Amino acid sequence: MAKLPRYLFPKDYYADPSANVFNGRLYVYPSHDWEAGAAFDDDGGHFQMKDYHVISMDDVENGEVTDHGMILHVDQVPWAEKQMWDNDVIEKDGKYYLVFSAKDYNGVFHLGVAVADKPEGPFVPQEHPIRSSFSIDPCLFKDDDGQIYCYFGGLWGGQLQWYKSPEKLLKEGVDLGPAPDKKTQLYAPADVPALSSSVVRMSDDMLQFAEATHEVVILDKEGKPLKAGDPHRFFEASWMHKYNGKYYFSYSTGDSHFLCYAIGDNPYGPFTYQGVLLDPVVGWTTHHSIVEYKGEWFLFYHDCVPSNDVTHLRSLKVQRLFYNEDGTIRKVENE
Ligand code: FUB
Repeated sequence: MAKLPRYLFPKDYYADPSANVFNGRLYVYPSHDWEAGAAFDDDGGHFQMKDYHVISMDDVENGEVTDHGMILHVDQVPWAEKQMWDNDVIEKDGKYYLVFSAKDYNGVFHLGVAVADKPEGPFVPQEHPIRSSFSIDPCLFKDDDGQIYCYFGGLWGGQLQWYKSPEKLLKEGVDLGPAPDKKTQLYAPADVPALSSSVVRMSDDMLQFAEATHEVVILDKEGKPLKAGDPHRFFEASWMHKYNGKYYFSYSTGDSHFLCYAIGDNPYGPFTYQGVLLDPVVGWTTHHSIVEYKGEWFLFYHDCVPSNDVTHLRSLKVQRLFYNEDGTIRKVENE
């Protein structure tokens, strides 16, 4: 009997797993890493992914993992030029909606939608990105009342930082120190409130945002927003799941390499910071999803152990996740 954690598809490099249960089977929608030969840079220029695959299984611990093949290629997406990064899929009224992040021909990340009749695709992309969308790492969450929310955003490569410019911070009276540039948050004084993920309700047809985006505020135990200098503040890779009526917002801290989580009472938050879910893995990025399947909870994530690479050749992994009686999550063991 195989023991978790387990690598999921050793024949290819997949990352940024979004795990979802459709029709009683577990599907994982990852980014598809490959060796493009692009130089490493701070904006993630080395992540030149060009297509998506979907994998599935019916037994997380022992089951065979099926790769259903390519479900969408950047050449099929009229508005997207390159860098097909993280994505997620949700079912609504018998259709499957894949929301993904990619760069347009101006070098700006947006979110796009592609639609399918089956979880394994093929997915047909919309001609334009979602209006007013920006940044990366979409996570789709359906609440018990059927409303669907999209959480997204990331710094550096995800350009979330452009939406709080140095000019804006200066107007707010923030002393940016000697070297302000586009990585504002990271050059800002440690006590500036951290930039946040965004959340937005999706339109009924799942093709647009239904409202203006909201900031996902993470508070410390004293009710104050986490600060830019806190190694546990948001950076990228939002995920939302619900457990015992509470909303669990989890995320990557990017340059400090943790997966952390916070709990709230509704999809918009605020969320109160709880702790670290997973310590840093091998590789610069860390990214995850949390799902319940056949009565057990799982954390899907990635690391760079099989490729022996530090950045862009990542492999999928899964480990069990356990809750304490008070609803907090036990830190997940990577070994
Ligand atoms: O896969 C490219 C980027 O790396 C993702 O968008 C981030 O979350 C990080 O995993």
